[in-house]
Amino acid sequence: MDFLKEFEERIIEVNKSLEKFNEEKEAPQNTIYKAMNYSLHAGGKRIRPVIMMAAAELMGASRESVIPFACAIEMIHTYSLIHDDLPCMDDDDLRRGKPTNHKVYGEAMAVLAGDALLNKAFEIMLKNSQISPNMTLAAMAEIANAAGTEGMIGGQVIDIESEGKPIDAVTLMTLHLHKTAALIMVSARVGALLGGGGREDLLAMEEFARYLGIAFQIKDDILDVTGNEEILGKKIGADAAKKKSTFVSLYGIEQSENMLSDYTQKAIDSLSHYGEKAEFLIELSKFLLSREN
Ligand code: GRG
Repeated sequence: MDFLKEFEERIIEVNKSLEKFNEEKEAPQNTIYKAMNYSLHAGGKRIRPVIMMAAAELMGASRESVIPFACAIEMIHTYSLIHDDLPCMDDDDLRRGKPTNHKVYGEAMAVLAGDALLNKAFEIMLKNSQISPNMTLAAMAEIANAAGTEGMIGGQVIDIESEGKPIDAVTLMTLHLHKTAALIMVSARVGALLGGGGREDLLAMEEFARYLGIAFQIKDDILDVTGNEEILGKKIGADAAKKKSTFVSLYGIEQSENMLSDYTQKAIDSLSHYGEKAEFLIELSKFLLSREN
């Protein structure tokens, strides 16, 4: 399989649909569309929508069938990055190699762009789903839960309250299972659900994405220390500057690298039941292991 070609094809599909779902309109409030699209099309890797499509395909469904849900998850992810970059949160000036949303549109508009992306995510799932109403509602409930207080927002709360103080390994894991892994896990679960998978498939996809989500975060922490600023598109050393506990601050680089390999292998192992059909997700896991941004 030419993994990069397959990955690129899916990214192009997601990008086209994102454009369609958030067309700029001539209207008095058209700045909001510009602010939303600025971050939405700033060069994100699209791994969450691609995982959702791949999970659906693994169940034998078409990737097109999950497009509104895949775009919704990318909109929710983008909203979280816009809000995370605000001065009241991480206060970052650069994201994906470009000035952060509030640096271009101002703080008030950046708050609204994040809010609007979250609303738009639910609107596009409701208006564009080609899947039965029951399944659509089940998928939306999972996504709402993963993005909310039991998932990403919950993780962000732990993160904010942990800043400046040492945290133990269990708290660090809890934080990232919520903040980072929750959206990755729900992408895989919803792909399987909408693709027609059964309970065992949903559990397998969840296990795969839990390991992958933690590996993803470990890599993020390593890149914050050893990454190349130009490739990364943001300043390195931000975690240490903010006195954040990370996998690297807790375990050191070498052990973090070992943990990254272990978690990636565990993710791959949890796909063994699917044999060759899981090749794309296996290759994606390896790609994320060696990513540079
Ligand atoms: C503000 C509610 C709220 C939540 C913020 C996700 C998050 C919670 C903050 C982002 C901070 C951060 C760097 C988390 C580490 C893992 C992560 C989500 C990295 C960014 O995801 P990528 O690499 O980003 O998939 P791209 O730019 O490729 O889309």
